Amino acid sequence: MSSSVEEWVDEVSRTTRPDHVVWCDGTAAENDRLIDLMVSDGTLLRLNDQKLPNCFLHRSNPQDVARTEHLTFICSRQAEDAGPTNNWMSPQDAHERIWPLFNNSMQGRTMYVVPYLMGAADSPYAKVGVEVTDSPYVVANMRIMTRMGQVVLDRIQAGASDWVPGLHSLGDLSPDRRFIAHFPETRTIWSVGSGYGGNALLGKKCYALRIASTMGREQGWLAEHMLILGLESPAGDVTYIAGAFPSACGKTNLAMLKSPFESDGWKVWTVGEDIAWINVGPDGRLWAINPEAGYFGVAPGTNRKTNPNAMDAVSQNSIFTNVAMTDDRDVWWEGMDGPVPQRLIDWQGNPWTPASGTKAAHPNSRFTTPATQNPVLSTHWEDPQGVPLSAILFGGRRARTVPLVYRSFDWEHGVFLGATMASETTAAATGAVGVVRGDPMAMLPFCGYNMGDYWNHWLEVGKQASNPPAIFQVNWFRTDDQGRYMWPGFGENMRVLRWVRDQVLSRNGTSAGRETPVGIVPTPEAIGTRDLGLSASDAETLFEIDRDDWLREAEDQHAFLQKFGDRLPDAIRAQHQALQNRLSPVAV
Ligand code: GTP
Ligand code: SPV
Ligand code: MN
Repeated sequence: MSSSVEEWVDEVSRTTRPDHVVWCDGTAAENDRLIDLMVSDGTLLRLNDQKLPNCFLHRSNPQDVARTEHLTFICSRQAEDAGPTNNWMSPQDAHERIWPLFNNSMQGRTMYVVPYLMGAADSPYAKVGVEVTDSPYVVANMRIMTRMGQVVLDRIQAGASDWVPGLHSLGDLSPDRRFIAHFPETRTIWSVGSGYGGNALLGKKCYALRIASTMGREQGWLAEHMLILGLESPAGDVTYIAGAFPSACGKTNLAMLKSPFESDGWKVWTVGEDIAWINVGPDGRLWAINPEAGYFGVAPGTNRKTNPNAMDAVSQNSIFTNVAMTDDRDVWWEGMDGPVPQRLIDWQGNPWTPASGTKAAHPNSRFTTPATQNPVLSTHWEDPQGVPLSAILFGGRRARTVPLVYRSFDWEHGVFLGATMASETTAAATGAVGVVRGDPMAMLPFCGYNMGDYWNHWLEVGKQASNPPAIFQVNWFRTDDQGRYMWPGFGENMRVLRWVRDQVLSRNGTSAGRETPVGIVPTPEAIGTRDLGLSASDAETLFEIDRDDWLREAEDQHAFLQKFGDRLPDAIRAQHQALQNRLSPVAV
């Protein structure tokens, strides 16, 4: 990027034609002005100042409530560089089809220039972005989610030339004229027609995952859709664990876990809850930073029992999007503590009663809250070098087949687990919910280049690291025939974290596990299913490896892997063959 921020802002203003241009400094005074503006024009509703000080409700356009993957494009010169799992558009087509949507798109509006940093200011891994947007709601969210303001412009003035420009306009909010386009070769982002979450807060999925993954490939690091947590043991040592779960599959909840064994000294500290940038350290371990400064978390299902730390975090200075509101301007969503209120205003602003037969909060309703309000925030969350990872978890929503947890045999096998993971779709993206799809490393919607090359990059990073983390697969979402979750989840996931730590510290640690064709599965005793009160049959199902289910799974994996043709790394192909061999009954 050779031109200055000023030149770029001039250039986009000539096309978008805003009435005013405001350079954001990130100060509280500026934020207060923006909030007042949004409260006066109805973009935000001020919530009950006693119960939720400095908190606001935003109702988005009902056609704009989640990421839209079918409108998200990787605009590399060659289609093969986007690969079979991304939508591709040539840069030229993007200029012809998308750029015109920015023509006069900010007329009558103010353009905000939002300079932001992904990562802590003193981290060598922090990176700069500048988003211009005509949405003050986006500015207020970016101020929570990133380090934003003058400090970043100073950095650019001091010579940082590799800042990523992101152009965002609400346009007319019509899905027919909505595009989220990424140009990995010029490291540019264009987003038009949506004001929601990952479509519009360009530092998050667009930069910190799609663009950053392409930077990481060139520079030898990984940009991942992962939580990062520190697991403290009674002895006081802390084991760092990262986890890649698809959208709305439990990252935030695991990262903020409230331990049922706190009195024994077992505790979880949050480093990050959505994104990790991972580098190989001089000690041969993988070190992870959280590039974000806030949490954009799923509201439904969050309550004092499932996630008390989140409930505390969102009790002030937070923005709620598409939740329901009570008579006294408190927030409500499905799964909240206590009885269901008899009257609410639903997420679209309409009166609601339990008889309405609809959800009061949108299933993808969210809170935006500063990380610093998390009561279990790790004291190492801003360490410049990050934290050293001992384990990586890959997890998804699977009603069948996948056990509660199992360990891979080695890095290459672990990369294969990530490459072949699948999960049921959720409300975090528009489209059908509950459909099982391949979602490698939870990056299906977020990898900025060919997924086959991405797996190869993972294999390479493993070779660079002499002491890489152990890789596990987890599944909190196994159901019985009635569709009931068999595993209590949330705080009880601590049992799985303890087993993971045990496996990592005892090195070859098969002691509390048994080797199966898919990997090392714990014994029910190692997890303590009996003190948890699980029935023997549930406990058995949670750890079973059903050969027929797994033969079918291996077939589905084969069909998925085939799509990558000659971009599929040999090691992944060989791992798949080895799995099939282990599953096949020995010929007599
Ligand atoms: P994104 O922000 O979209 O990336 O989601 P996420 O991966 O951070 O998921 P989150 O922790 O917000 O959880 C999504 C939904 O799953 C919420 O409704 C949670 O209440 C629910 N959930 C999270 N953990 C568990 C669990 O262990 N068991 C069960 N049954 N549900 C869970
Ligand atoms: C996700 O979908 O993974 C999210 C929400 O974290 S959004 O920011 O909208 O992408
Ligand atoms: Mn996410």
